[in-house]
This record gives sequence, C-alpha cells and structure tokens, in this order.
Amino acid sequence: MTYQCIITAVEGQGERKTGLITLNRPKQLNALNDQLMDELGQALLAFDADDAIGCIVLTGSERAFAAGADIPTMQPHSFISAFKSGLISKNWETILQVRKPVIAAVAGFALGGGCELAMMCDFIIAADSAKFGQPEIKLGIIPGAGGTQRLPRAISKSKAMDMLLTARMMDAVEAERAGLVSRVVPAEALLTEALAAAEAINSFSGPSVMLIKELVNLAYQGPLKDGVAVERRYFHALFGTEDQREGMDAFINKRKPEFTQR
Ligand code: DAK
Repeated sequence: MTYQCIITAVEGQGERKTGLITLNRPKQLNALNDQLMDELGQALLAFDADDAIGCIVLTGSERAFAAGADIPTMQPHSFISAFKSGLISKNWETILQVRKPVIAAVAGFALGGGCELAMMCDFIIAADSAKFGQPEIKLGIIPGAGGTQRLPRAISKSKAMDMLLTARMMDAVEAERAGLVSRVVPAEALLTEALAAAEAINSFSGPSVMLIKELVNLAYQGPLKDGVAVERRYFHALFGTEDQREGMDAFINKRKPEFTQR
C-alpha cells in the first residue's frame, strides 16, 4: 500500500517484527488532516491484522510528532456544519481498536490532537526535544479527541487544568515527572529506543501481550473490582496456552524460552 501522508516500514530482527508508522506532512509539522488520519487508520489496522507483526511504533519528525489537527480545514466551519458533518471525527479513534501495543515515539511538538493521539497510544517514549501541550484554548475552542479526559488521568487534575487553561507546553523532563511519558531519551536515540522496546515486547507470548494491554485499559477506564475479576479469568485462561508451559519450563530448567504464539 502506498500512502501520501505517512510512511510505513517493517523493522526488527526477531521472528515477530515491528510495524513502524511515520507521520509525514513535514511542512505542516504533521498537522493531522482527514487524509492522514484515514491513512493512519488503514496502516494501523493492516499491522494489527498481520500475524508477523507483534507491536507498532508511531512516530513523527524531529521537529514535530504532530502539531495538532489541521487548523485551515477547521477554520471555515459553523456549529451546524461541524455538528452535521461530525467535523474531523472520522478515523480519530481507529487506533483504539488496535489490539497489539502501539508505542508513541515523540520528538518535537505534540500539540492539541497530536498530544491526544500520543495519549491514545499505549505508552509514550519521548525525545529530550519533546514538547506536549493542549493549546486549543488559544484558538477559541477546546480539545476534541479526549484531551480533557485523558490528560487529567495521565498527569493529575491540577497539571491538566494548568496546561488546558493556560495553553503552556510541557517539556519532556516535566512530562516524565508528571507520568505522561514512560521514559525520556536523547533525540538521536529515540527511534532506536522505541524499536528496542517493541522488540522486547515482540519476544514475548502474543496472547499475554494483548491481554495485558486489554487489562491495563480496563484499569484505566473502569472500576477496580471489575478489572481485577477479568484479570483473574484471563490469568486462568493463559494456562491453556503452550507458551505458558514453555515459559515456566524454561524458567525451571534455566534456559531461554522459545515462544510459539500458541
Ligand atoms: N494545522 C495546520 N498547519 C499547521 C499547524 C496545524 N495545527 N501547526 C503548524 N502548522 C504549519 C504552520 O502554519 C506553518 O506553515 P507555513 O506558514 O510554513 O505554511 C508550518 O506548520 C510551521 O509552523 P510555524 O511557522 O508556526 O512554526 P513555529 O516553529 O514558529 O511554531 C508551533 C510551531 C507548533 C508552536 C505553531 O505552529 C503552532 O502553534 N501551531 C498550532 C498548534 C495548535 O494550536 N494545535 C492545536 C490545533 S486544534 C477532534 C479531533 C482532534 C481535534 C479536534 C477534534 N475530533 C475527533 C472531533 C484536534 C484539534 C486540534 O489539534
């Protein structure tokens, strides 16, 4: 498949590979227009459906992961036209259908919809150049892809209010301290580090990986009691896999496990 606004590649040495998606509208700092979001949705679903792929890395350019939704596209809308057309709603949540882990590798600006897209990934690895923000208030609007909901869950109410109401940007060090990103690395090492994280995940048993993702999202979205009950069921279910027997046998016999994804 050839795309115009993203670049896709398959990376990795192991049996299971990593699907790499690079947002590619450099002149517009990767502003997220309909075509880009359509292509991103297609690429994510294609990697998710491919058994050879264990994990997905989503990245941008050195200057910007993404500077938000495309402002000129939004500018002419009225309430009625935005409401009737479902302005830019299409494909924004395709990423939430993906069952394999999606790692955001963020350098430069991740603003507005760019920050929201990064937060929809499973975890964020940031370059030391990363800058996160929800500056929609400066445009006379509010976030529209979950920013007011995911940001307070990720970094506390006080910091989220600060960012959303003042439009200030958070640098990578502050973002790590606040819990928005899982680690900060030198900009030149960003992709290597994200691909290494993906490769580590790829070496494990796929069903365990997918269940962990599902359960952490349940913890994030629902009551603790329900999440713990579902976790117990899935924990038991994994004893029906060959990978469980292999993993435990390898530990007991002091050898490296060879997972077969069964
Ligand atoms: N859209 C379109 N073009 C953009 C852009 C954007 N969001 N951000 C930057 N660009 C373009 C600039 O217009 C400029 O283009 P030229 O003038 O060269 O043609 C080029 O990228 C370089 O930008 P600057 O010249 O401004 O570069 P600087 O280094 O001076 O500044 C900046 C970089 C990132 C601080 C600045 O460009 C900036 O403030 N950009 C806007 C950031 C922003 O406000 N983002 C939030 C947009 S609102 C929804 C889903 C999503 C959303 C809403 C609803 N639903 C599912 C319903 C999301 C909304 C948003 O993201």
